Amino acid sequence: MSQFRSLAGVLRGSGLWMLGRNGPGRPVFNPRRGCSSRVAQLSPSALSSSYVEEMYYAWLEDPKNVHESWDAYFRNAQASSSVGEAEERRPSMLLQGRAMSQTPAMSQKVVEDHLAVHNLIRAYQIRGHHVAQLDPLGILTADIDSFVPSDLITTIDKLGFYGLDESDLDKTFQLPSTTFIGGQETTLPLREIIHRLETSYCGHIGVEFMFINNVEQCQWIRQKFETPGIMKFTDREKRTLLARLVRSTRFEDFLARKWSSEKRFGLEGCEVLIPALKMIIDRSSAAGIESVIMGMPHRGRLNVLANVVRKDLDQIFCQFDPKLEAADEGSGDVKYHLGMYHERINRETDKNITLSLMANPSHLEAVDPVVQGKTKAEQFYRGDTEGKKVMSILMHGDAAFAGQGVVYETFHLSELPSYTTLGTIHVVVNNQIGFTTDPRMARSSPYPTDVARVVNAPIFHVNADDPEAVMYVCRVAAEWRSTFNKDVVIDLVCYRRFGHNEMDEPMFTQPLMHKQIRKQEHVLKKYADKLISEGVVTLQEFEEEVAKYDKICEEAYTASKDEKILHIRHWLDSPWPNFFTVEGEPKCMSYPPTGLTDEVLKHIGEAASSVPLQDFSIHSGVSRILRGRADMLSKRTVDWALGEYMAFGSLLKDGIHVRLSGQDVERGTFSHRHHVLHDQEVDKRFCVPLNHLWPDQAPYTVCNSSLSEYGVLGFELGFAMASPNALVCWEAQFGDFHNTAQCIIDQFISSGQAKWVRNNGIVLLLPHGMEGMGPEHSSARPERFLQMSKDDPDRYPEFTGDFEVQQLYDCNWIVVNCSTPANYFHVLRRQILLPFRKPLIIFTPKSLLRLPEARSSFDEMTTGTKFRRIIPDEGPSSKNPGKVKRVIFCTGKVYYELAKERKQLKLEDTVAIVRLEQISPFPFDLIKAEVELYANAELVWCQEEHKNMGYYDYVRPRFLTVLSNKKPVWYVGRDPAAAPATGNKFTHLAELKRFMDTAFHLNAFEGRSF
Ligand SMILES: Cc1ncc(C[n+]2csc(CCOP(=O)(O)OP(=O)(O)O)c2C)c(N)n1
Ligand SMILES: [Mg+2]
Repeated sequence: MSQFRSLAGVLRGSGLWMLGRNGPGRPVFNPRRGCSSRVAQLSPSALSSSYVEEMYYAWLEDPKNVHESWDAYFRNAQASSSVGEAEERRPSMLLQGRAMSQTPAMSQKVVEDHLAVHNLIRAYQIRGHHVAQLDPLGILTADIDSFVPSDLITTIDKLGFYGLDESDLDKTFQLPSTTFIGGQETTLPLREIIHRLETSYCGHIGVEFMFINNVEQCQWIRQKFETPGIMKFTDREKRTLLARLVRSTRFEDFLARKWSSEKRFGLEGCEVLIPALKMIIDRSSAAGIESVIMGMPHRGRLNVLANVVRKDLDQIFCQFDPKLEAADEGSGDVKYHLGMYHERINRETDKNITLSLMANPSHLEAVDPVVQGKTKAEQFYRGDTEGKKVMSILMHGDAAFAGQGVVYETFHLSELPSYTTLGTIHVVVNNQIGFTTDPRMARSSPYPTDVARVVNAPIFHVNADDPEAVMYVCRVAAEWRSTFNKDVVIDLVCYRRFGHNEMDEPMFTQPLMHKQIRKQEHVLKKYADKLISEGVVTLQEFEEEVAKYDKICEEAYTASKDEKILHIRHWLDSPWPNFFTVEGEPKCMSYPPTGLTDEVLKHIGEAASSVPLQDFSIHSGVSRILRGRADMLSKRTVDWALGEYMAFGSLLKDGIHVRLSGQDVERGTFSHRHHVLHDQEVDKRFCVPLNHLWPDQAPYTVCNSSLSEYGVLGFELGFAMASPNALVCWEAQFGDFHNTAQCIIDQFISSGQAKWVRNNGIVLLLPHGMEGMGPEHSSARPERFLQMSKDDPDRYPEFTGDFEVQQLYDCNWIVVNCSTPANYFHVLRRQILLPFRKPLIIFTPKSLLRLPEARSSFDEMTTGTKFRRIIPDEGPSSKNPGKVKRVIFCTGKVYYELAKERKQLKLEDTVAIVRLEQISPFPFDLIKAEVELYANAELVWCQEEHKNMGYYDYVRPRFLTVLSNKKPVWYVGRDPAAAPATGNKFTHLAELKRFMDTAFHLNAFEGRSF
C-alpha cells in the first residue's frame, strides 16, 4: 500500500468527508470543500466508497447530475473494462443491483488511480523545482539541500508511491481543472502527463508558488508555465536577446581589457542580467509603465548603467581615470555606487520611459526601502494609485538577500496601504556564493529567496545559462506585476567567473567550483551557436554585432580622454527641476519669514479643535483634548501638538505635501497628537482634520508604520527624495530606537549629499529626555548626530551675508532641540522655506508636551517672528548683565528644571540661563553675543545627559573657539556612564538633584583650572 493510499484510508475512517445533500437523493459537494468553480470535481476528499456509489447512481440516472470529471471517469471505467463485463455493467443491469458487488470496487480503483494522478500533478506543482536543472555548473544544487522529493517520478519505481506502476503509464487519465498541461485535451496518458510536468517544472525553470493562498493567482501561474508550447520566441525576439547578450558580455570584456587591475565587480557568469532587466522593462512599458526606479548592489552595476539605463559610456569610462579631479564639493563616491536618471524612448514599445538607478552605499540591501519610498512618492505625486505608471525593480546578491534583515522589513511594507508600491520585481543574481562563503554556511533556508514567501510572492528560479528561459520568467514576472500588483522574485541561478572582485583569487576557497567554471563555456557563445544552428542568425551577422559594439566602446573610450573633470552632478538619481538654478545652485541665500497671521493660526487651530464630519462620534477623552485646544486658542496659546498642527497646516495651505510616518504617529506615542479621529460607533470610520483645512490645500498623509525603523526610515528618506516640495517626517517611537536604522542615518542622511550631491529634507522626530524611564526610552543619543555634524569646532567663521542660511547651506544636517512649541513650529516651516534641503534632526520632548510652562503665545508665531537659534535669558539678569555671576547654557527640557530651581533659590538676578535651540550648525554669532553680554560671568554648560553623552563634547570646543580659549565652560550634568540612564527612579532623582545643586552652587568651580 502506498503512503498516499494509507493516508487516504486513515482520512476515510475519520469521517472528514463533508458531503452535503441538496434535496432527496441528490448528492452535491459541500462548497466549503473547494473554492474552484468546478466544485464537484474529483478531489482527494472524494474517496469514500459510499460516496462513490452515490455519485455512480446519480451518474446512472443522468450523466449531467455529476461533474464532468466524474462523468469522464465513469465512462473511462466502462470503456477500459473487458467485453464480457460490459454487459454486466450496463446501467440498467446496475440499477437492478446485479453488478453492485463489482462496480463500486472497480469504480473505487478508478477513482483512486485518478486521485493518485491528481496528487502526482500537484506534487510537481509544489515540489518540481527541487529537481529542476537550475545550476549552470551542474555541480552544486541551487538550493542547499540535495533533497529529491519522494513523490516526484525521478525513477520508474517511484510510481509505486502512488500505487501505480509501469503498466499504468499508457492509461489515460482525466486532468483536473488545476492543471493546464493538457492544452486543449482534458485527458492524457500518464506517460505524457509526467513528461509534460517535467517540462513545465523540472527543466531550466523552477517555480515556487503553491504556498500562495489565492486560487486565481495559482491558476494564473500554472497556466503560464504548464500550457504546452507557451515558451516560444520569435526569431526577432531571439535576435534582440542575442544583441543584448553581446552588449552585456562585451562591455565587461572591454573593461577587463582596458583596466585589468581595477575593481569593477563584473557580471561575468550572469551576463543574462542585462537582457533580463530589459525584458522586464519592455513588458512593463507595454503595460503602461512610464517610470522605473531601480536599486542594486555592486555586481554588474556599471553594466546596468551602460546597457540598461544607458549612461553615456565615456562618462563611465572616465570614472576609471585616477587623474581626473572632482568638480563637485563633497567626498564623491566610488564608481560602482553612483546613481543615474535617464529619460528615453523604449525601442520595443516606442513609448517614453524614465529609468533611474539609485545611488547606494556599500551596505548591501540598505537601498531597498529607499527605492520603495521614492517609488511610492512618484506614484503619489502622479496620482498613480494603482501602480500602473511607476514601478520599482530591486536587484540583490544571493548572500545579501538571504542574510540582511532589511530585506524582510522591506517585504513587509509591500502590502501596507501607505507603503505599498503595488508590486516590486526582485531579481537575485544568485551566483551561489557570497564573497568567499558557500550558501550552506550562509543561510539556513534552502533557497536565498525564501524570505519572499512571507508575502506570498511567487519565486521563479531559473538557470541563467538558458537565456530564453530567463526571458520567459522575466516576461511572466512583468505580467504578474501588472496583473496582480504584487511582488515577484526572479532567482537567476548563475555563477561568478572570477573572484569577489577582479583582484581576488577564487581558487583559495572554492577550488572545485572554479575548476568547473574555467571549463564553462560562456553563455554568449552557447546562445550564439544555438541561434546559428537554428538558422536564426548567421555567424557573420553575429560577428558583426560583436564588432559593432566593440567599436562603440572604443569610440567612447577615446571620447572619455577628453574629459577634464569629473562631475558627480552628472550622476544624480533624483533631479529636482526648477528647484535649483540650472547650475544646481540655490536660487537665493535667504528665506522668507516663518511667522503667520493670527487669522491663519486661528483657522488651523479651529480645525485642530473640532471634528470636520457630521454625525461623527469621538471618544470623550479626545473630545476633552479638542476642548482644551479650543481653550488655548481663545487665550492665543499653543502647546506642542497645536504648534505642530499649525506648522503642518500652514505648509499644506501653501501646497506643500506633508507626510508623517512612524510607529503610532497617528495618535502619537504620548497620546498628544490625535491626527486621526476614530468614530466610536462605526468600525473603521475615521477622519483626518488636517485634510479639511482649505479646499485647495495639499494632501496630508499621516500613517502608522510597521514596527520597523531601518525599513521605514529608509522608505521615508526615499519618499523625501522625490520632491523638494514636501515635508516628510519620520518619528521614532522613542528616540533611542533610531539606532536600529543606523545604517540609513550614517550612510544616507548624514553623508548622502557629500557622496551623491543630492539634497534631502527629511525630518527625524526623536523623542528624548531623561525622565526616569530607564536606560531605554530616555536618550535619543544626541551625541551620535553631533559627532557626525561637519561644522568645524576650531574655526571661527566669518559672519558675512545671511550667516544663519550660509551655515545651514554648508552643513550636512541640522540638529535642534526646541524648548518651545513656537520654535518647533518655526523650525518645521523653515525647513521648507529654505532654498535648499538638509536633513533636520529634532529631539522632541515628552513631559513638555503637557507642561503648562512649555506653551507658546501666538505672539511668538505671528508675522515677523522666526525660529530662534538660541533663546537668551529675558528675565532680570538680562536687564542687568553686569551683576550676573554665572551663565548656564543648556538645551531642551532641562531648561525648565533649571528655571524652576533658580526661581526657588531666588537667583534670577545672578544666574542667566540661555537656551541653545539649534545645536548644529553651532550658532557661533549668537553665542558670541551672549558671552560678550555677560563678560564677567562664569560660563557653564548644563545637560541632563551623562557627560560622555548628550551635547557636551560637541559644544565645548565650539565655546572655546568663541572664547579664544581664554575662559572655561564648566560642565554640569550627570557623570560619565555606560548606559544612557539609570533604571532606578531614586537614583534618577538623586542624580538630578546633585547636578541641579552644582548648577546653582556659585563657588563650585572656584580654584579649578581648565
Ligand atoms: C551589510 C554589508 N555587510 C557586509 C558587506 C561586505 N560584502 C561586500 S560584498 C559581500 C558578499 C555579497 O554576496 P552576494 O550578496 O551573494 O553578492 P555577490 O557579490 O555574490 O554578487 C559582502 C559580505 C557589505 N557590503 N554590506
Ligand atoms: Mg553571491
